[in-house]
Amino acid sequence: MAVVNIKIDSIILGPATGIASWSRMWDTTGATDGIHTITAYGSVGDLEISTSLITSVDNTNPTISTPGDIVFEEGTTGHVLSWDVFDVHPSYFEVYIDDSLYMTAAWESEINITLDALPFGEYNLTVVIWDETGRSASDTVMVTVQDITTPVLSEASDLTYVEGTSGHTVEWTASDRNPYSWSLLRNGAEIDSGIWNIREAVFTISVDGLTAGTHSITLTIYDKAGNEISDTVVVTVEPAPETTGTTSTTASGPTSPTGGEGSDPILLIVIGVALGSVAILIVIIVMMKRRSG
Ligand SMILES: [Ca+2]
Ligand SMILES: [Ca+2]
Repeated sequence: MAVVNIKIDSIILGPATGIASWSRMWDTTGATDGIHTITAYGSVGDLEISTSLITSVDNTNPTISTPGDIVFEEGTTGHVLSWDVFDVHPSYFEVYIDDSLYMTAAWESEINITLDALPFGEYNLTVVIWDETGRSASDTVMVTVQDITTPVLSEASDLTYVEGTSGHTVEWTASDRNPYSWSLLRNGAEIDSGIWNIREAVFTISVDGLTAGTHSITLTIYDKAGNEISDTVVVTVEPAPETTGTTSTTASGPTSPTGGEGSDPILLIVIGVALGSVAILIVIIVMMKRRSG
Protein backbone atom coordinates (compact mmCIF):
# COMPACT_ATOMS: atom_id res chain seq x y z
CA MET A 1 0.00 0.00 0.00
CA ALA A 2 1.40 3.34 -1.08
CA VAL A 3 0.29 6.88 -0.29
CA VAL A 4 2.04 9.69 -2.17
CA ASN A 5 1.25 13.40 -1.72
CA ILE A 6 2.50 16.39 -3.58
CA LYS A 7 3.31 19.78 -2.17
CA ILE A 8 4.47 22.91 -3.87
CA ASP A 9 6.96 24.69 -1.69
CA SER A 10 5.23 24.33 1.68
CA ILE A 11 1.67 24.08 0.39
CA ILE A 12 0.05 20.66 0.00
CA LEU A 13 -1.37 20.19 -3.49
CA GLY A 14 -2.96 16.79 -2.83
CA PRO A 15 -2.45 13.10 -3.46
CA ALA A 16 -0.77 11.69 -6.54
CA THR A 17 -2.10 8.61 -8.29
CA GLY A 18 -0.23 5.57 -9.53
CA ILE A 19 1.16 2.19 -8.65
CA ALA A 20 4.77 2.01 -9.73
CA SER A 21 5.04 5.73 -10.51
CA TRP A 22 2.82 8.58 -9.37
CA SER A 23 1.63 11.75 -10.98
CA ARG A 24 -0.60 14.75 -10.41
CA MET A 25 -1.51 17.70 -12.61
CA TRP A 26 -0.51 21.11 -11.36
CA ASP A 27 -2.12 24.11 -13.03
CA THR A 28 0.69 26.64 -12.96
CA THR A 29 -1.30 29.53 -14.39
CA GLY A 30 -2.26 30.59 -10.87
CA ALA A 31 1.23 30.21 -9.48
CA THR A 32 3.60 33.06 -8.95
CA ASP A 33 6.46 33.43 -11.42
CA GLY A 34 9.79 32.14 -10.32
CA ILE A 35 11.37 29.11 -8.67
CA HIS A 36 9.21 26.50 -6.92
CA THR A 37 10.10 23.27 -5.17
CA ILE A 38 7.88 20.30 -5.94
CA THR A 39 8.02 17.60 -3.32
CA ALA A 40 6.54 14.12 -3.50
CA TYR A 41 6.33 12.48 -0.11
CA GLY A 42 4.52 9.64 1.59
CA SER A 43 4.98 5.95 2.31
CA VAL A 44 5.33 2.81 0.29
CA GLY A 45 4.61 -0.03 2.66
CA ASP A 46 6.78 0.62 5.67
CA LEU A 47 9.14 2.84 3.65
CA GLU A 48 8.90 6.62 4.08
CA ILE A 49 9.75 8.47 0.86
CA SER A 50 10.38 12.09 -0.05
CA THR A 51 11.86 13.52 -3.22
CA SER A 52 11.98 17.04 -4.59
CA LEU A 53 12.68 18.84 -7.80
CA ILE A 54 13.07 22.49 -8.67
CA THR A 55 11.03 24.14 -11.42
CA SER A 56 10.44 27.65 -12.61
CA VAL A 57 7.00 29.06 -13.39
CA ASP A 58 6.58 31.70 -16.12
CA ASN A 59 3.14 33.26 -16.58
CA THR A 60 4.50 36.48 -18.00
CA ASN A 61 4.64 37.44 -21.67
CA PRO A 62 7.98 38.57 -23.06
CA THR A 63 8.45 42.31 -23.37
CA ILE A 64 9.64 44.15 -26.45
CA SER A 65 10.54 47.77 -27.07
CA THR A 66 8.82 49.83 -29.77
CA PRO A 67 11.29 51.63 -32.02
CA GLY A 68 9.84 54.29 -34.31
CA ASP A 69 9.08 53.99 -37.99
CA ILE A 70 12.02 54.55 -40.29
CA VAL A 71 12.50 56.29 -43.64
CA PHE A 72 15.69 56.21 -45.66
CA GLU A 73 16.96 56.64 -49.18
CA GLU A 74 17.45 53.47 -51.16
CA GLY A 75 21.07 52.50 -51.49
CA THR A 76 22.29 54.34 -48.39
CA THR A 77 23.74 52.31 -45.55
CA GLY A 78 23.74 52.06 -41.79
CA HIS A 79 20.01 51.64 -41.28
CA VAL A 80 19.40 49.21 -38.43
CA LEU A 81 16.27 48.62 -36.38
CA SER A 82 16.91 47.50 -32.81
CA TRP A 83 14.48 45.98 -30.33
CA ASP A 84 15.26 45.43 -26.64
CA VAL A 85 13.54 42.25 -25.52
CA PHE A 86 13.21 40.46 -22.20
CA ASP A 87 11.88 37.26 -20.76
CA VAL A 88 12.89 35.00 -17.88
CA HIS A 89 12.61 32.00 -20.21
CA PRO A 90 13.56 33.31 -23.65
CA SER A 91 13.41 31.02 -26.62
CA TYR A 92 13.50 32.48 -30.15
CA PHE A 93 12.24 35.24 -32.40
CA GLU A 94 10.76 35.59 -35.86
CA VAL A 95 10.91 38.45 -38.34
CA TYR A 96 8.11 39.04 -40.83
CA ILE A 97 8.24 41.42 -43.79
CA ASP A 98 4.74 42.22 -45.06
CA ASP A 99 3.34 39.20 -43.21
CA SER A 100 5.79 36.79 -44.84
CA LEU A 101 8.24 35.00 -42.57
CA TYR A 102 11.68 36.41 -43.31
CA MET A 103 13.84 34.75 -40.65
CA THR A 104 13.82 32.76 -37.41
CA ALA A 105 16.68 32.86 -34.95
CA ALA A 106 17.62 32.10 -31.36
CA TRP A 107 16.72 34.76 -28.82
CA GLU A 108 19.01 37.71 -28.35
CA SER A 109 18.71 40.37 -25.69
CA GLU A 110 18.84 42.96 -28.47
CA ILE A 111 17.44 42.12 -31.88
CA ASN A 112 19.09 44.07 -34.69
CA ILE A 113 17.78 43.97 -38.24
CA THR A 114 19.85 45.66 -40.94
CA LEU A 115 17.60 47.21 -43.58
CA ASP A 116 20.17 48.47 -46.09
CA ALA A 117 19.37 45.85 -48.73
CA LEU A 118 15.67 46.67 -48.94
CA PRO A 119 14.75 48.09 -52.34
CA PHE A 120 12.52 51.09 -52.99
CA GLY A 121 9.12 50.54 -51.40
CA GLU A 122 7.11 50.49 -48.16
CA TYR A 123 7.18 47.57 -45.80
CA ASN A 124 5.64 46.31 -42.56
CA LEU A 125 8.39 44.77 -40.51
CA THR A 126 7.22 42.70 -37.54
CA VAL A 127 9.29 41.00 -34.85
CA VAL A 128 7.61 38.25 -32.79
CA ILE A 129 9.43 36.99 -29.70
CA TRP A 130 8.62 33.70 -28.01
CA ASP A 131 9.41 32.33 -24.55
CA GLU A 132 9.78 28.67 -23.64
CA THR A 133 6.19 28.44 -22.45
CA GLY A 134 4.79 29.58 -25.80
CA ARG A 135 4.05 33.14 -24.71
CA SER A 136 4.83 35.83 -27.23
CA ALA A 137 5.00 39.55 -27.86
CA SER A 138 5.44 41.47 -31.08
CA ASP A 139 6.15 44.89 -32.51
CA THR A 140 5.63 46.24 -36.00
CA VAL A 141 7.56 49.07 -37.64
CA MET A 142 6.80 50.79 -40.94
CA VAL A 143 9.88 50.92 -43.14
CA THR A 144 9.87 53.35 -46.08
CA VAL A 145 12.69 53.05 -48.58
CA GLN A 146 12.41 56.15 -50.67
CA ASP A 147 13.89 57.36 -53.93
CA ILE A 148 14.37 61.11 -53.96
CA THR A 149 17.29 60.85 -56.35
CA THR A 150 16.63 62.37 -59.76
CA PRO A 151 17.71 60.20 -62.68
CA VAL A 152 20.99 61.11 -64.34
CA LEU A 153 20.76 62.14 -67.99
CA SER A 154 23.66 63.24 -70.13
CA GLU A 155 23.50 66.49 -72.10
CA ALA A 156 23.57 65.95 -75.83
CA SER A 157 25.00 68.53 -78.24
CA ASP A 158 23.01 70.47 -80.81
CA LEU A 159 23.68 69.47 -84.36
CA THR A 160 23.29 70.74 -87.89
CA TYR A 161 22.96 68.79 -91.11
CA VAL A 162 22.03 69.30 -94.71
CA GLU A 163 18.55 68.25 -95.63
CA GLY A 164 18.49 64.85 -97.23
CA THR A 165 21.74 63.60 -95.78
CA SER A 166 21.65 60.68 -93.38
CA GLY A 167 23.39 59.14 -90.41
CA HIS A 168 22.58 61.89 -87.91
CA THR A 169 21.91 60.75 -84.38
CA VAL A 170 21.48 62.14 -80.91
CA GLU A 171 22.62 59.99 -78.02
CA TRP A 172 21.83 60.23 -74.35
CA THR A 173 23.00 58.05 -71.48
CA ALA A 174 20.56 57.65 -68.61
CA SER A 175 20.68 55.96 -65.24
CA ASP A 176 18.59 55.49 -62.12
CA ARG A 177 18.06 52.77 -59.53
CA ASN A 178 14.36 52.71 -60.37
CA PRO A 179 13.89 53.45 -64.06
CA TYR A 180 10.30 53.74 -65.15
CA SER A 181 9.46 55.50 -68.41
CA TRP A 182 10.62 57.87 -71.13
CA SER A 183 8.95 60.49 -73.29
CA LEU A 184 10.20 61.99 -76.54
CA LEU A 185 9.08 65.41 -77.69
CA ARG A 186 9.59 67.35 -80.87
CA ASN A 187 9.04 71.07 -80.59
CA GLY A 188 7.34 70.50 -77.26
CA ALA A 189 4.83 67.94 -78.44
CA GLU A 190 5.16 64.32 -77.41
CA ILE A 191 5.76 62.06 -80.36
CA ASP A 192 6.34 58.84 -78.46
CA SER A 193 6.81 57.35 -75.02
CA GLY A 194 7.65 54.00 -73.56
CA ILE A 195 8.87 51.90 -70.68
CA TRP A 196 12.36 52.47 -69.38
CA ASN A 197 13.43 49.46 -67.37
CA ILE A 198 17.20 49.32 -67.71
CA ARG A 199 19.18 51.03 -64.96
CA GLU A 200 22.05 52.07 -67.20
CA ALA A 201 20.58 52.89 -70.58
CA VAL A 202 21.66 54.53 -73.81
CA PHE A 203 19.07 56.30 -75.92
CA THR A 204 20.15 56.82 -79.51
CA ILE A 205 17.82 58.71 -81.79
CA SER A 206 18.13 59.07 -85.52
CA VAL A 207 17.13 62.55 -86.57
CA ASP A 208 17.43 61.92 -90.29
CA GLY A 209 14.67 63.00 -92.59
CA LEU A 210 13.67 66.25 -90.92
CA THR A 211 12.60 69.16 -93.05
CA ALA A 212 14.73 72.27 -93.38
CA GLY A 213 14.50 74.45 -90.32
CA THR A 214 15.13 74.04 -86.62
CA HIS A 215 13.65 71.32 -84.50
CA SER A 216 13.91 70.85 -80.77
CA ILE A 217 14.12 67.25 -79.66
CA THR A 218 13.57 66.60 -75.96
CA LEU A 219 14.01 63.38 -74.03
CA THR A 220 12.39 63.21 -70.58
CA ILE A 221 12.96 60.22 -68.32
CA TYR A 222 11.05 59.31 -65.17
CA ASP A 223 11.82 57.04 -62.25
CA LYS A 224 9.31 55.01 -60.25
CA ALA A 225 9.11 57.68 -57.57
CA GLY A 226 8.11 60.33 -60.11
CA ASN A 227 11.45 62.10 -60.30
CA GLU A 228 12.16 63.33 -63.81
CA ILE A 229 14.84 65.00 -65.87
CA SER A 230 14.96 66.28 -69.44
CA ASP A 231 17.49 67.30 -72.03
CA THR A 232 16.81 69.12 -75.28
CA VAL A 233 18.88 69.40 -78.42
CA VAL A 234 18.27 71.74 -81.32
CA VAL A 235 18.62 70.09 -84.70
CA THR A 236 19.16 72.58 -87.51
CA VAL A 237 18.48 71.26 -90.99
CA GLU A 238 19.91 73.38 -93.76
CA PRO A 239 18.22 73.34 -97.15
CA ALA A 240 19.83 71.13 -99.73
CA PRO A 241 21.73 73.09 -102.41
CA GLU A 242 19.90 73.61 -105.70
CA THR A 243 20.79 70.92 -108.21
CA THR A 244 20.98 72.28 -111.75
CA GLY A 245 19.89 70.45 -114.82
CA THR A 246 17.47 68.22 -113.03
CA THR A 247 13.80 68.62 -113.61
CA SER A 248 11.52 67.91 -110.79
CA THR A 249 8.21 66.37 -111.60
CA THR A 250 7.03 66.43 -108.01
CA ALA A 251 7.17 70.12 -107.44
CA SER A 252 3.72 70.49 -106.02
CA GLY A 253 4.71 70.16 -102.39
CA PRO A 254 7.21 71.96 -100.23
CA THR A 255 10.71 70.64 -99.90
CA SER A 256 10.54 66.94 -99.39
CA PRO A 257 13.24 64.71 -97.99
CA THR A 258 14.93 62.15 -100.11
CA GLY A 259 13.47 58.73 -100.08
CA GLY A 260 10.40 59.27 -102.12
CA GLU A 261 7.05 60.67 -101.46
CA GLY A 262 5.25 59.86 -98.25
CA SER A 263 8.41 58.96 -96.40
CA ASP A 264 7.80 60.44 -93.00
CA PRO A 265 10.91 61.14 -91.05
CA ILE A 266 11.84 58.24 -88.83
CA LEU A 267 13.38 58.39 -85.42
CA LEU A 268 15.23 55.33 -84.35
CA ILE A 269 15.63 54.90 -80.63
CA VAL A 270 18.14 52.45 -79.32
CA ILE A 271 18.01 51.72 -75.64
CA GLY A 272 20.99 49.81 -74.46
CA VAL A 273 22.78 48.76 -71.35
CA ALA A 274 26.50 48.60 -71.02
CA LEU A 275 27.67 45.34 -69.49
CA GLY A 276 31.40 45.75 -69.66
CA SER A 277 32.08 45.99 -73.34
CA VAL A 278 28.91 44.14 -74.32
CA ALA A 279 25.79 46.08 -75.08
CA ILE A 280 22.30 44.65 -75.09
CA LEU A 281 20.21 46.66 -77.47
CA ILE A 282 16.52 47.13 -77.74
CA VAL A 283 15.46 48.87 -80.91
CA ILE A 284 12.33 50.91 -81.13
CA ILE A 285 11.31 52.62 -84.33
CA VAL A 286 9.38 55.80 -83.94
CA MET A 287 7.47 57.33 -86.77
CA MET A 288 7.62 61.08 -86.48
CA LYS A 289 4.52 62.71 -87.76
CA ARG A 290 5.53 65.60 -89.92
CA ARG A 291 3.57 68.72 -89.54
CA SER A 292 2.05 69.73 -92.80
CA GLY A 293 2.91 73.09 -94.32
CA1 LIG B 1 7.75 34.59 -20.16
CA1 LIG C 1 15.65 57.81 -58.66
